Amino acid sequence: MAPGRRRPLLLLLWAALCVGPGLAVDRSNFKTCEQSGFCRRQRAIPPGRSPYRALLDSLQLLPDAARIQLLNEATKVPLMLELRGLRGNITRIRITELNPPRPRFEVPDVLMDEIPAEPLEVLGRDGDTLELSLGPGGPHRLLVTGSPFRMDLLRGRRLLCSVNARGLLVFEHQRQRPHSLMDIGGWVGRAWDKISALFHRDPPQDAPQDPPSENGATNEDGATGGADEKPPDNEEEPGAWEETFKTHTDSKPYGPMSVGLDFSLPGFEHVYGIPEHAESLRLRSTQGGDPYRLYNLDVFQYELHTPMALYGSVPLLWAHGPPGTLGIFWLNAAETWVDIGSNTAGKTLLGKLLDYMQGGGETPQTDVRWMSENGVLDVFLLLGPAPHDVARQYGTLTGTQALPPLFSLGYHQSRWNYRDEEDVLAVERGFDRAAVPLDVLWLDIEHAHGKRYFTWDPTHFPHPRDMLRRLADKKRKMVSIVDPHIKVDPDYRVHNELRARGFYVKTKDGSDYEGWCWPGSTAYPDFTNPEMREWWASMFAYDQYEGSTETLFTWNDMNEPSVFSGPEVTMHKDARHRGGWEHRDLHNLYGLYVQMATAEGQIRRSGGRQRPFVLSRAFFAGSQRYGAVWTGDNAAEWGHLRISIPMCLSFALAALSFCGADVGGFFQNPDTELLVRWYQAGAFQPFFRAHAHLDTVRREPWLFGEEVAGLIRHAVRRRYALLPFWYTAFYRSHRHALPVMRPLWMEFPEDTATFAMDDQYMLDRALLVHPVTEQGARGVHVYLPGKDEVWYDVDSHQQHVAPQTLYVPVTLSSVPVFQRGGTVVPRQERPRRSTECMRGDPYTLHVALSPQGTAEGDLFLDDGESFAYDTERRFLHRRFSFANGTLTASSADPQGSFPSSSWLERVVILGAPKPSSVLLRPPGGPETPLHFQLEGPTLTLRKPGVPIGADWEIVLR
Ligand code: NBV
Repeated sequence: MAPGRRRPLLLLLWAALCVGPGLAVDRSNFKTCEQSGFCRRQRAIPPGRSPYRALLDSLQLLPDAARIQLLNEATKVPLMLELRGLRGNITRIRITELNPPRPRFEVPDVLMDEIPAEPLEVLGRDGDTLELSLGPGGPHRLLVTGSPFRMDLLRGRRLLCSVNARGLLVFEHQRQRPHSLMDIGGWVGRAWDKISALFHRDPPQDAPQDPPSENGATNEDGATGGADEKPPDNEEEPGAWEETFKTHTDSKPYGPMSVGLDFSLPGFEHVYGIPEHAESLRLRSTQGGDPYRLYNLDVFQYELHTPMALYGSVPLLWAHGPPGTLGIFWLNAAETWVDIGSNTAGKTLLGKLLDYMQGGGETPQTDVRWMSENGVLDVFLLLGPAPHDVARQYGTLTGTQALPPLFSLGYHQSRWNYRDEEDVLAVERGFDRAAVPLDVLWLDIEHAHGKRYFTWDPTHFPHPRDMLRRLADKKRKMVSIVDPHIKVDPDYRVHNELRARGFYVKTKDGSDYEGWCWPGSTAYPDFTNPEMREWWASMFAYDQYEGSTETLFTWNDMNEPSVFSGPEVTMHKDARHRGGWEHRDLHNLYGLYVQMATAEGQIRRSGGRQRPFVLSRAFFAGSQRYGAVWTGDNAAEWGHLRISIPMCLSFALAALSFCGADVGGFFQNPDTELLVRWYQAGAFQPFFRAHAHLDTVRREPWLFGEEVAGLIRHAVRRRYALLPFWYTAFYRSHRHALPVMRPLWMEFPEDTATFAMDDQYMLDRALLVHPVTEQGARGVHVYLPGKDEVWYDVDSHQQHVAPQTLYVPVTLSSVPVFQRGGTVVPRQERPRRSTECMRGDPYTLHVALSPQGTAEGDLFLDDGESFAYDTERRFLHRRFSFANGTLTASSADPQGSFPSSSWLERVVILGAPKPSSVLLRPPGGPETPLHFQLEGPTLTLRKPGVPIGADWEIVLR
């Protein structure tokens, strides 16, 4: 059927969904574990004796690994276990088929460079248990037990983690299709050979060679594939060789290939991470419900507190508790489910207390079970011991947050859609009139000509360059959307080129895979293909993307990928990518590649000079290297405002520091109270963008009267005043892998009261934020953590000792924020139109003293846009420390230099006794007295006037 004929229907369907009353996800569109063949199969296996045996005598000690064969006693299929102790307390466990008839997918492009492995040593053998050291002289040892196979990882004498202790290791080896299904199987095999011949190119980097055909495959020794000799199991298992969900049938030419493994974590009661779920920060036990699902999906009108999958996936789970902090990184890009069990789940506090008093309670323990549809088993245990260590270990493996261009930390105004160029410019003027700072205006899908990305609607956006120039004159930028679904249209150059170059994802039969999405009939570029990514990147050149300029940046939406006509609104699992890999092998990676190629395009268009800004909806482990992410289509409801905090915190634990939620809520219309509260909360989240659905009423800040405009102005200005602090925190995240937004327990790992908290959080190590997220709130209870610590209310400067729960009365203008005693927060306090207008503005330092009268903090600054901070070390990293009544400014990194004209305008010291005099010792100059003022708890030093890049001292006498 011609695309034009089906489109109205499609739009009608979506319109009906979009405006329908009340918000509720249509769960029937998405699989439960029971409906997902491998999840059902694996979950049906109860814990018990593992059928696997480790053949300890097969141990091979290589310079960087130990190898041991595993044998499934039931099927006699051999596997290979590979153990590595990586530098920095990381243990890697890989399990693969020993003689695979066809290579299995191994995730490429996620891990950074090979991390050096420490040689493993055999420390001894006690009967059926082998003891290995994980790195020479280190505290970690691994006990490998032969039968049943299990592993126990110890730090000193403490058991940290057991692997396969519940016997849930599953490795569905490749096998021949049962005879009853053979005819179809043979046909699929032959068809596959033809398809591979049609579009196989080079195999993926780091990945095995093209998969051979399934029948009569040969193994490395040239012998017939192992599968031939093995008795096929699961023969009758429905869904093993073909699976139907709703109207979609997934042909599974390679049969069941899932993998799974269990981990027991004694002493741990709290686990976190594995975004993306609309869930509390602390993960719940999944006993009696579905496991958490990791499968990038476009979930329309998602609900809160469900384990359902959302747009992105990072298979990294954190455990934190008295034994320390531990991470489990499960490197697999196929559909994955995670079960969490706990022996304390369901116990009331009283029950736990009774256990404790009777001294007989079991040690709390969390059990985690991972199940993936395909691939190999490749797990990294990040052994901490502290939260910051786990963050760094994960950063070493997958990279750190890209340093955002400074403008992108400002405020973004978006809606689906700004109508035309006049509308854009009127909105922009509105911000000036309302005196609300603004850095970026966004254009959604309607700006492109018939949703043909890289083009502009000729009627509504006839002069994009002029529009961009007018924004740039006001020191503002623009973001346009570029989605990965490409309109199938012979008059569309982008489509023609992709088709001609063979760059589209293919169906299992070898033709271009087509589906339905916004533009009608669409095809999907194969972003897993590096040549395709090169081409995509080249499309961002100014002469390719006509009308674009250096102030136009990009938004990648729908990159799960979303396919309206596909199973679960995504791509068919048996679609084919370069190298013959099935979509099922790498589904969760697709979105990462889209953002990677787009970011690369922006870098290239600037000749490698400028840092990119790309927002992506889908993500995977490693996406932090390419830009920002957001929590997708939320709703204008209080619950959605509340959940934005734990969602961004769990993104942050997965190294995705640059996270935000649509301010105001995407669906529905917020009332003014919710809108104001959302601005206030959003101003304290890393990515700060208001966005709204096409059918919502306009909600630019000035549309609700001066009171609301004033409250929003105040919230946005607070954000801008703190930009030096945000930027420095991002630099730290980029350099040292520490998240910008942090759960309290990352900073207070011993304070058990913080372990389940997710209505308040830390920014970097200095600010504690507790946004107001309850309707009609008159006050909030803020927990101030720590021992021998003090906190200062950033508005009243009042000091509070910790630990305590403080009742903070609030009005509509309050956002409870506290600065930790012992920190220094840099600010730029002159209200400006945009970040670019703040360049060269003077700084104010807020010095909050610890009970010992000390404080430490820093400031990073550079040009805010280029890579020169890295390539030419053009930056300033200043350190400020206060001790013995003296505030000292020095260089935190003498290798950097940057010509900044900024100077120090003010120093605000909280918690200092009244001095009799204050002296400034500027660089090389004479000591001069400084004017100071003590008002209540606040000591203000005016106009030190020293350059921000200089070394100086201020002495309180
Ligand atoms: O491009 C339109 C929207 C966009 O505004 C939103 O932010 C994305 O998450 N997009 C989804 C597609 C349609 C959603 C109903």
